[in-house]
Amino acid sequence: MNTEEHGVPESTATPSVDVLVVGAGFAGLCMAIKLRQAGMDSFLVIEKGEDIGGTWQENRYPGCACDIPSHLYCFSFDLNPDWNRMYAPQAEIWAYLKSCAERYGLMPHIRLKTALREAVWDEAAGVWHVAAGEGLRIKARVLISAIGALHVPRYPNFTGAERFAGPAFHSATWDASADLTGKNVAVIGTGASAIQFVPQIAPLAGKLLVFQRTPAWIVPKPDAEFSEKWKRRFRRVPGVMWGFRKLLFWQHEIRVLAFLGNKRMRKALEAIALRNLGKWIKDPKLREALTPKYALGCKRVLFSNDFYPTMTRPNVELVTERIAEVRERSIVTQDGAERPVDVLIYGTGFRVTEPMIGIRLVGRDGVEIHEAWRERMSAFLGVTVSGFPNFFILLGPNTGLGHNSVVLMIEAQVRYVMSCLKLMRKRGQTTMHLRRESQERFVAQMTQRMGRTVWQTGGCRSWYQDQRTGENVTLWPGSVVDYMRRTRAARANDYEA
Ligand code: N01
Repeated sequence: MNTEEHGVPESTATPSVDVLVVGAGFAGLCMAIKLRQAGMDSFLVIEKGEDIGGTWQENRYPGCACDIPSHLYCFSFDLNPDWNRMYAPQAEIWAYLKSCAERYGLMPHIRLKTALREAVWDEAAGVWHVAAGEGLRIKARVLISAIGALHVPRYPNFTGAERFAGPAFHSATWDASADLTGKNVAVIGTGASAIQFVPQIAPLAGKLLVFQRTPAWIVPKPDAEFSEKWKRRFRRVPGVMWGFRKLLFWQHEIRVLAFLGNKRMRKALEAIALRNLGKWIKDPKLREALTPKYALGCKRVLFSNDFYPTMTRPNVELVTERIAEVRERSIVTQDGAERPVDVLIYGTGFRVTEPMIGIRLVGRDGVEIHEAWRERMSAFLGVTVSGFPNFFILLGPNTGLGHNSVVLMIEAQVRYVMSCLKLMRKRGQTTMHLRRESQERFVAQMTQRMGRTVWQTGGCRSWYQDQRTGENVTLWPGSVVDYMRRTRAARANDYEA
């Protein structure tokens, strides 16, 4: 195949690496660490951002924190006794990732401000021809996408939004220079991000309008600081830290039952959430407006101790009427009411089910990934795609979680990729290609398993679902233990000999 036909000029002078990893967030860094530990030093990590850290580098809105306990939201091979809180804030997680990059000697392998633009598979040479950033061209035998799913902001297309005269920004691109003091601030959305920053900005704003389309299930967050005594204990007796992590793991893992169809457990969690709502919201009208009308878990369950109290502040108004129009200095809702707005903040999430936005990935026979995924985005175990040899995805389709730490899934996937690389070496192959039947079998199983889950039957629309078919193509419909078992090692039968 002539790669020039597909846009990437061929050149013998093009530098090459064995493995190219795209993205330096949790997934990309984990992959890089494991490559280094295996002595496979011919790799490069390219990162579109100006620093490493992925979502924890990008999201810097006030109150940004993890809703999974820190001791579970870190690498199993690099536990951190020094977490300051049960649920670490963004800055601490970002610092942890940067310290990992230093500790494992990754920085010389990382090239920042270099976004992947195009990768074209060259069947004859068995390499990917890659174009990235401002003019980087590189050949890679193996291409690993660690770009994640939650990074391209989603903006609603409200009539007139472009005419808005004041500062307008998304939670993921927070404008720290925008002064909110005494201003009329409008927040669109009440998802995981908004419920974290709304309580932070409410005391600053003159008037805070929170536009809610669908209320979320919100349960209390058992947050607390770790005392020096506990940190010392974790440091001196690693077994204590391990034990604590295990406890957290099983506490979270068991919750999957509520999502997979166990009504009793779901009802128990709903009761906790409703009690939490009732505790803070005494006004029956406001309580009704904040009460979800779908089954818990259908959308991501949220954790917060301060969102409901914030909604009772005199300067905060929950607006449930749909937005009809955005004007230069106001928002008009469908009932005709017009509210003055100085600053507009979008907490409207990400384009999760539109994969690889802005990237052209051409596999075998010139087939582009968006074409291959025309009907459904899919990958075997969320990692490999038939038609795209030597290409691996971390946090790919059907591998997200709603109940446990996604870092566990990342580690399982990285282990799987490493086993693929070892299998190639063992077979003396330079190319690894997934059999179409393996992918089809996996997808059929995902669809069948999904049918019984709360994500399909819970009576909501969520970002987990493909907007066209309503199928959940984002989450793993099972336990983490099950996923770990299935990804322990690549099976030769799934790949062409
Ligand atoms: O985004 P979301 P997010 N008009 O998609 C609303 C992760 N995360 O950035 O529900 C009006 O959850 C939308 O309403 P509806 C986590 O995985 C993790 O908050 O679609 N409203 C919803 O309320 C999370 O799930 C942490 O009806 C509109 C909101 O905008 C994911 O990121 C912290 C609208 C979007 O909520 C995304 O969270 C933060 C419209 N046209 C985030 N369009 C951790 O702690 C959308 N909305 C690990």
